[in-house]
Amino acid sequence: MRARQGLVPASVIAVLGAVVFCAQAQEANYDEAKVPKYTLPDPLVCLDGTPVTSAEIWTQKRRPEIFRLFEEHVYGRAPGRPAQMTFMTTSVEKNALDGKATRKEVTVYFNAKRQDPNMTILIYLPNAAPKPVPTFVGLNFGGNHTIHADPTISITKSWTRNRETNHKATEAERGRAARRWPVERILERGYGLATIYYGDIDPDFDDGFQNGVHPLFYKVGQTKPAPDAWGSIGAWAWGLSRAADYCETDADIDHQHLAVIGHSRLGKTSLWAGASDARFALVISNNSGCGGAALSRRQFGETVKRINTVFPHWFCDNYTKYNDDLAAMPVDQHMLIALMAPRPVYVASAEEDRWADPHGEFLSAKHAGPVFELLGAKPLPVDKMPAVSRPAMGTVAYHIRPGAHDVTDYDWERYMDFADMHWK
Ligand code: GTR
Repeated sequence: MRARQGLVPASVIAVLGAVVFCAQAQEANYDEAKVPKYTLPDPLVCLDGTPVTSAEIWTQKRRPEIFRLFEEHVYGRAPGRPAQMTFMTTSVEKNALDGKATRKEVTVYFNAKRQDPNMTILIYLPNAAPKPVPTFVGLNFGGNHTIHADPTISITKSWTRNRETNHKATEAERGRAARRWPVERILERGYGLATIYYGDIDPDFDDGFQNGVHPLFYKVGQTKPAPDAWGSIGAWAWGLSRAADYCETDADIDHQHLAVIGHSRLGKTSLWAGASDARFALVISNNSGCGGAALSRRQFGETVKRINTVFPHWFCDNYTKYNDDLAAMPVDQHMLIALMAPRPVYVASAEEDRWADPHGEFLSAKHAGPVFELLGAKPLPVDKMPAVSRPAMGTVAYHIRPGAHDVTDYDWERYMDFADMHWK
């Protein structure tokens, strides 16, 4: 009755929402036979046709060229380290987690006025491990207080994605994402963890870049980034580099052994952070999909057009030029993986996460191989996509595990095996 009067019950809205969602999902291709024929740009041929036959040509010419192409066409240029940036350690607890860890919180102020926006780095270091300690650095989705039930983690004041709380972080969320952050296990295996709430850097919604760090860098009269300048992913990656700046100042953190890690949109971000900043000595992409590890030209699952439409703030505006013309793109995502070479890089997929195109993620890792080989590093040691739970690890690594789009203990254990393999 109410619906006829114009008041639609919530159950009907939910059903309609599900129908719309399914219709959108149906537009996506999930049939390998319908993947269009495509030609990938060759990472080892320069734009002017010069073949990349030596490490020197790669380092001096082709790598900077590819990096600039990604800046200009995909993620956008970002400013460097702000001259006025300061760090303020706001808490140190030497006996955190029953004495297993030292926990610190460090606020990073991006300008001398110590205003908003600023970001808080939450750090756990194993008390039992010799210092300085190799450390995983990653952004989190819900606020630092969600990654562990530890009651002393401060609650972010930034906008959050939680609609139920009117986008405010609350005490009730404490530890909510702990499943994705096996802190005790990380410490036990001799690693540190530094994590930052991504919304401290730029809230994840399209507001025309009025909040977050972008306005800090506008010239007089400027109201939004230029078409080739950073969107939100660029800003989040920039924030990771600011965390690396801090790590360099902390004598307990081994800043030569920082592993950058991220899931999903934050996996796209960890890849871009790794490409932009060589201080990330190891790079991990967990289920990053379109605009991350997956080859865009395959158009399997999420596409460039769809991602630019649904999330117009993630990439630079130039990226939309390729919505309907992927063949014109001067890069594809295997070249992003190649930008890590010769540093270790791990790409991981989940079997049910077809939206992120596991096969396309594997192929990117695979097709980056020749660059790693040129630099004397090990490409993926398999030719075909491995079966589930059969990780393949060279300098480039890949696994697909059973289950859905997520970060699981299995994923973390493999990333730590990989770090052990390269660092211990
Ligand atoms: C989805 C998006 C993906 C992925 C994911 C996430 O909605 O289509 O590209 O980034 O969100 O970040 O959780």
